[in-house]
Amino acid sequence: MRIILVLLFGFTLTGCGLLLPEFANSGSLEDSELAGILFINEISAENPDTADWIELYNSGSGTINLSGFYLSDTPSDLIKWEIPENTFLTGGGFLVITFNDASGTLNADFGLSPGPGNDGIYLSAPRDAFIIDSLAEIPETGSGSSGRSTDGAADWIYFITPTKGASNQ
Ligand SMILES: [Ca+2]
Ligand SMILES: [Ca+2]
Repeated sequence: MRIILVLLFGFTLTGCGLLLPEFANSGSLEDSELAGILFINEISAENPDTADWIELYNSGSGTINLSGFYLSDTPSDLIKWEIPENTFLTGGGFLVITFNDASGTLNADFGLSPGPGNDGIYLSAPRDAFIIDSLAEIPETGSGSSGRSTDGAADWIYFITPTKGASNQ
């Protein structure tokens, strides 16, 4: 009887292990896989109308747990600001992070300087600070924004009207 219970217990644990991917988040994806799914999708810095902000986009179907990820404006210090606990990005969803904006709900405590030779923007994973997505230079956009031509696309274009927290168009 004891052997059967042990066997059953072992089977149950195995079952749980198999079930875990059903509740997938970043913990079950390799950083390199996340790099093709999670994007810096749009950015606006030194915008006269609003605080600096970036928009993240999850092109996958599962929710990504962003807690413990990092944002920085320089590759020499990738862990400048840690994304707080309980920050989730649903599949197909967008998340806006502001900079130096005390009223922002999700706000990084450093500023972004656009233009050649100034800041970049770097999104890194927890554990090994693997760079998930980055821009070496932040475009000067005034009251517009710079973003991927369509959500997650490789090419970046200028938008006269930003789509902060919504699909790029
Ligand atoms: Ca800066
Ligand atoms: Ca957008």
